[in-house]
Parts: sequence; structure tokens; C-alpha cells
Amino acid sequence: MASALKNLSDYNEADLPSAGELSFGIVVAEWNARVTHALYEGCYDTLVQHGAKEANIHVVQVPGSFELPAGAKLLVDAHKVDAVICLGCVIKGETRHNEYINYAVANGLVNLSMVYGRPFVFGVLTPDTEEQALDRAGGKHGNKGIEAAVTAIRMASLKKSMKGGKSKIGF
Ligand code: DLZ
Repeated sequence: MASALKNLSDYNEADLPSAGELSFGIVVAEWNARVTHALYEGCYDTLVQHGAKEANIHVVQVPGSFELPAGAKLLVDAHKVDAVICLGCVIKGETRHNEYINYAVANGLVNLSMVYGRPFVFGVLTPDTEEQALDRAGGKHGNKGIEAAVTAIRMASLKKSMKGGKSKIGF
């Protein structure tokens, strides 16, 4: 469903597992920093609100969204975190550069998820304009950083629950 129809900050807090035993990486792209820093605030605050310890949240910045997968790999190799959240904003311009960046990031993060067997969350906005981006970075459509944090908690918890032999959760 398009985010114009769904507020990105909406989720059922009562259903979300505690993040108290989990560790996280957050990789933030510097391009469109006004947007990505707002995504970061929403993401970080949501992790802490759900019990993540500040010492267990590792944050790095990379130049642009294209560098998110490489930054994520460096971070997971260095800190062995349970989940990595990648935050970026690629605004459509006059050429198709945005498509190449977006596909590269999406493919890169899926590949990392498969290779490392842990979540690498796609917290990248792909708007036509900066206004659309700000609407989704704490504006009228919520904050994709919050959505990305919730996804990371859910997926990292899913992995931990399977290790414990419990295979039917989330219903
Ligand atoms: C080059 C570029 C352009 C034109 N636009 C964006 C953008 O809207 N969002 C973003 O995150 N990064 C952009 N970049 C930078 C690329 O992601 C990358 O950093 C450079 O191409 C160097 O590899």
C-alpha cells in the first residue's frame, strides 16, 4: 500500500517485542541530510522507546544512499549487530540516476540479508520531490525511520524466537 494511504508511524506498540536484548546498526546517508536526519531521529527514538540500550546502537554515516550497503557491511562486520537499518532519501531528478541508486541499494540489502542471515532494513525514501520526502520524515505521512525501526525489531526478534525452537509467532 502506498504511504499516502498509510501513516508510516502507525504500528501496534503492544504487539512489538522488547528490543532490550537486541543490538542494532543504523547507517545514515548524508545526501538530503534534512530528510535523513529526521529519519534517524525517528528510528533511534523508536529503538530506545522499545528497550534498546544506547550502548547497543551503533551509528555510521555514509556519503550517499548508494553507499548504504557497503556501510552496512562494514558495520555488521565490526559490531555483529542483530539488525542493520539503512536510512536514505533519493529524490528523482531529470535523469534516471535515482533508479540506478534505488535498485542497487535494494539489491545490495537483500543480498546482505541472505549472506548474513539477519535483517538489513530498507529505510530509503524514493520521492519525486523534497516536499514528498519531508511528508514521510516526520510530516503528514509519518516517519519512515519509525517504520524501519519497528521492522528491525520484529525481524531480529523473529530470528531469536526461531533459535529458541518457537516457530509460530506473529499470529
Ligand atoms: C549523486 C547523487 C544524486 C544525484 N542524488 C542523490 C540522492 O538524491 N540521494 C542520495 O542519497 N544520494 C544521491 N547521490 C549520491 C550517490 O548516492 C552516491 O553517493 C554517489 O554517486 C557516489 O557513489
